[in-house]
Amino acid sequence: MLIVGPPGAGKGTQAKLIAATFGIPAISTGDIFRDNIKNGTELGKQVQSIVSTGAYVPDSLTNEIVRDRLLQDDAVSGFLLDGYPRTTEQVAELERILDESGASLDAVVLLVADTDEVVQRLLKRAVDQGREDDTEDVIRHRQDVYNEQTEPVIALYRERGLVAEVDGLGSVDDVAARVTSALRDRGIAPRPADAV
Ligand code: B4P
Repeated sequence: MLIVGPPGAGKGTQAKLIAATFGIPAISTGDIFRDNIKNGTELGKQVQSIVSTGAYVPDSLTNEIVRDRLLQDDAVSGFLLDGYPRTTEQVAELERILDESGASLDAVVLLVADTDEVVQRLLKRAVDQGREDDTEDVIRHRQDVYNEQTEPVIALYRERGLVAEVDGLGSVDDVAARVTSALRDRGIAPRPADAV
């Protein structure tokens, strides 16, 4: 599965809950980049200035990271990608990876939240966590990049009938209940053995 939506819609928050319910790993490209920046790795040095301005990391780099991650054992029987793919080139790469392993996507959860609400959430996170890309200018830039580059990705998955749209406003628990119900409507429910 994938979880998509504008920055601040609650992807990371819901991804962890969905992953726990289904017993699959939640793989966030944003978290991978931030961990590498924090640990001062070569990759971290390459992407730090990009992430801090709210631009997208080049597809070649992002695709390679995701390909490596999806080959790890814990992703063999399912995964939830959070924040990937965000460009049409990333969609094509994911398709290649899935084809090679004979897998296919079950659903794309789209979290919807209006811009003013997400800006407020991210400004609050700036105070709580001090993330470098949570200043108002950068947040607004991230929204623009999302509208330009990621909206077409969502349109593509919509055409394929994979999108489960969920209202991202309200409490975390309310949104989680909506996600579960939207997935159930598509015939996707955790098996008793899935939950961890
Ligand atoms: P991400 O880490 O994906 O950042 P994000 O879009 O802001 O999502 P995030 O998961 O953090 O926020 P969420 O909506 O959960 O990406 C960061 C950067 O990495 C990108 O700008 C880019 O540079 C790079 N990048 C990542 N993936 C890439 C890719 N595929 N290609 C190229 N570059 C890539 O939550 C936001 C806040 O809202 C949180 O503080 C949360 O506590 C709060 N919140 C959540 N749900 C709420 C609710 N129901 N009510 C109130 N608050 C809530």
